[in-house]
Amino acid sequence: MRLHCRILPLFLPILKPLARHRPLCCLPANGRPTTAPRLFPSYCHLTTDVPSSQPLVGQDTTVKVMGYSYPRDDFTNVTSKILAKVGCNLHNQAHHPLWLVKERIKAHFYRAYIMRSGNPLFSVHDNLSPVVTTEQNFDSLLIPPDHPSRKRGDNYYLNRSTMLRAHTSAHQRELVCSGLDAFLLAGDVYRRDEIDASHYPVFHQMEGVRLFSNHELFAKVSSGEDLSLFESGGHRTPQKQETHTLEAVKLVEFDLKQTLDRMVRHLFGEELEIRWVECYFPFTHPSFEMEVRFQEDWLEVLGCGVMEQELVHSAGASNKIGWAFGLGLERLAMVLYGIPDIRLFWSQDDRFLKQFCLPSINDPVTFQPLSKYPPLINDISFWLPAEGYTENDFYDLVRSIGGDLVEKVTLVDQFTHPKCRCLIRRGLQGTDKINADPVVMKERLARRKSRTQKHSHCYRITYRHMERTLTQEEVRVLHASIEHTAEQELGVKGRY
Ligand SMILES: *[C@@H]1O[C@H](CO)[C@@H](O)[C@H](O)[C@H]1NC(C)=O
Ligand SMILES: CC(=O)N[C@H]1CO[C@H](CO)[C@@H](O)[C@@H]1O
Repeated sequence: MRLHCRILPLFLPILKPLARHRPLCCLPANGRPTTAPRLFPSYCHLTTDVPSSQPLVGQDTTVKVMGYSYPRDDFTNVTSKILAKVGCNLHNQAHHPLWLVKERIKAHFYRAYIMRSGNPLFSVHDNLSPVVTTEQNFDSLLIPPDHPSRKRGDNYYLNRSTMLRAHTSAHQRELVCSGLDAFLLAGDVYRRDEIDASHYPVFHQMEGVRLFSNHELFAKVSSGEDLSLFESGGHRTPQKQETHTLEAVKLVEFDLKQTLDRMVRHLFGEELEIRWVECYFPFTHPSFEMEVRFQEDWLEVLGCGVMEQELVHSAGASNKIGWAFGLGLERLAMVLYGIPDIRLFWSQDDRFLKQFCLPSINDPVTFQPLSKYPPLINDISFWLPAEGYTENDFYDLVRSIGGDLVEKVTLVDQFTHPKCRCLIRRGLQGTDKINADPVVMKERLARRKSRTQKHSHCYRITYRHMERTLTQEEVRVLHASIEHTAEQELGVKGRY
């Protein structure tokens, strides 16, 4: 019986049909795909060129996302640069490397897990809106109200109760609620973050969920009908949750690890070395990370675990037990195809995209770097305001103005006004005491005091265009605009 389901009738129409086979790719003699995919849907305003002069969302009372208006409030912190990425759905653009990885995983699950009816066991959902409620993004996953992951500084909020999803798990409960027992889910996710070759505020995740009834789980075990998924009066241990029996958890854990083992071997090859590391997530227990041996390093590729029963219960599937996993598509694509910089996924350069237009999605590709254009490096130093400044605010501002031309921002130096402290400590001693008249001294001390706690940050911004050489002049304009806007928006005081 499905209890507690609130959303469903609205939600069901957007679910995808079970099996969908894409035509294989196509690189005819002239080098252009024949099924000319519509690369950038209308909501998507990609630009790798000179930035707009209106970096931050204007003073409107609403924020518009994919045709809907959301009233702004004191929590609103999306920027127009970020909103321009909503609807791009790189994971759904035929032949894009993120699409390739997603399709390979999808094809593997479709082929490897088939129901008696002949239909694939796992359904795939890759077109759910990234606009979710904070309830979906956090509460539905049992993330406590005061958990640091809810910070405004780490997320993009449309208003107090609506945000751009920070993980695809935001949809887990709804999909279970809608009656699905086995599904894959892919989508774009948004997090405020630093900027460098491996961090970008928009990235893509894929996750999977599988639920088992008593019968499904124990069917293959002899005398399985005597076994049970649940026990009462149990305790939570490192191996299991209080409500689960150990035998049920061990079978679910085995199925989970075996499923993921097959999946990554399908992607990386049979020879792959794999290891499991125990870890913690609020929405699974026990939880694991899978690491694979890649070019001499152990690389974390995914997180997974046995779903918290409270979550399964609140999704109306109390009589089942399940596993869930989640992985980052960029990370996998970077490793699989040798893509060195996460910003390349947003490139519209033919020289990038063409490399992934393959006759079969399983064909190997090794990315050939586009010729590297030289970077231009500029520093910016300022005094911080007395309070309310965070580094992420500055990164966000740089990203808003500089867009994809900013390759990297690093805090290279920070200091607190050096002289003030020791002068204050010295107080009225020394030469001052002897020479100065008391009124002058009092003023001087007050002035010094007001200078204490003055902190300064110096950031180094590396500008680089992926497709051409930047001119000093265009970077100068950009840099000046960052300086100016930082003073206006963040209350810093330039030291230039
Ligand atoms: C946020 O926007 C949504 C959609 O317009 C609205 O339903 C909701 O009430 C808003 N939340 C707050 C706290 O204003
Ligand atoms: C554009 C905008 O309002 N950004 C805000 C996002 O949230 C952080 C953290 O509170 C603020 O400092 C930013 O100003």
